[in-house]
Amino acid sequence: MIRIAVQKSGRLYEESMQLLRDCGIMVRNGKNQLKAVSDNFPLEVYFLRDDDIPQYVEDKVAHLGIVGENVLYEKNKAVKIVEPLGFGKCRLSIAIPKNEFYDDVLFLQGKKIATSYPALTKKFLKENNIEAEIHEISGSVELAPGIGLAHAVCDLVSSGSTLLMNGLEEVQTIMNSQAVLISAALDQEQQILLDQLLFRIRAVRKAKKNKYILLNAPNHALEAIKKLLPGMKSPTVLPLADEGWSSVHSVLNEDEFWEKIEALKNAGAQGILVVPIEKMIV
Ligand code: PRT
Ligand code: ZN
Repeated sequence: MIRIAVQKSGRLYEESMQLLRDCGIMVRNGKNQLKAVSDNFPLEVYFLRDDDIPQYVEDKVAHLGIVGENVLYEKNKAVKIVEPLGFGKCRLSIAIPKNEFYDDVLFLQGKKIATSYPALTKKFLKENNIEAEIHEISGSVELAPGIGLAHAVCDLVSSGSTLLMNGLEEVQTIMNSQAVLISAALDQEQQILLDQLLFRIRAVRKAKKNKYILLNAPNHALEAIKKLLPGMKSPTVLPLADEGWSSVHSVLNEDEFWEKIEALKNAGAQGILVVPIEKMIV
């Protein structure tokens, strides 16, 4: 049995549970439940506040955890990052009132900075030889300058609309963050379970980044089309009932997706179908 800590509610909860589901791990959890056991994988899930997860993993109350890098580095516990998970993306940034002018980091010298991330803010200031006062607050940091509590904030940003609505401007990113899978030191049985879980997580994440593509092409265009579609090994080419035509199947990475579709059309492809892939094992 291996235990994993996930956020009880909040921004990481849904995607953490969805990841487990995508990995075929069924967890039945009721509201306000502290823990739940999977029906079909030797996994127990603990639901905790995100801030507590690094400590619980360090203490091996949970063997694994899903938490934002921002929380992990702020807490600085003895745990290992085993896999970035690609969701919960945000950045920890310095923001100041819009009407102020930020030339460089010297702006912060002698100022008061409100933040929920005192350790990371302190580290950033130290690396830049800045002496500033840190005012730690646990929520609604963006209100601090408006009520005269601070000259600047150091807070998480994703779309930037919270800063905008509060008359603040993002001037410096301290770190980029995403959700990561963390682990304590494991015994042999737990390590085997982690490896199984990681195998599934990687297959799920790889599948999300790729699409399955099917298209029809006249045979004279096949060489050009095959060059555009390397696939996992090489594309599958099947003859169509219509003489002189083939069906081509392959896998496309989402980064080059639109570019490739355009090129395929130009090369003579027709009837292009693109479908999601559920799992991808290479
Ligand atoms: O109750 P618990 O302590 O577990 O939750 P919490 O309230 O501390 O955390 P929660 O659920 O808000 O966030 C959990 C994690 O999600 C964070 O630690 C980050 O790793 C990640 N994350 C991703 C974010 C954001 N994006 C984010 N935008 N966490 C917070 N925000 C907040 C930010 O603090 C600011 O108030 O959203 C606001 C800014 O958003 P934009 O879109 O307006 O820029
Ligand atoms: Zn929290």
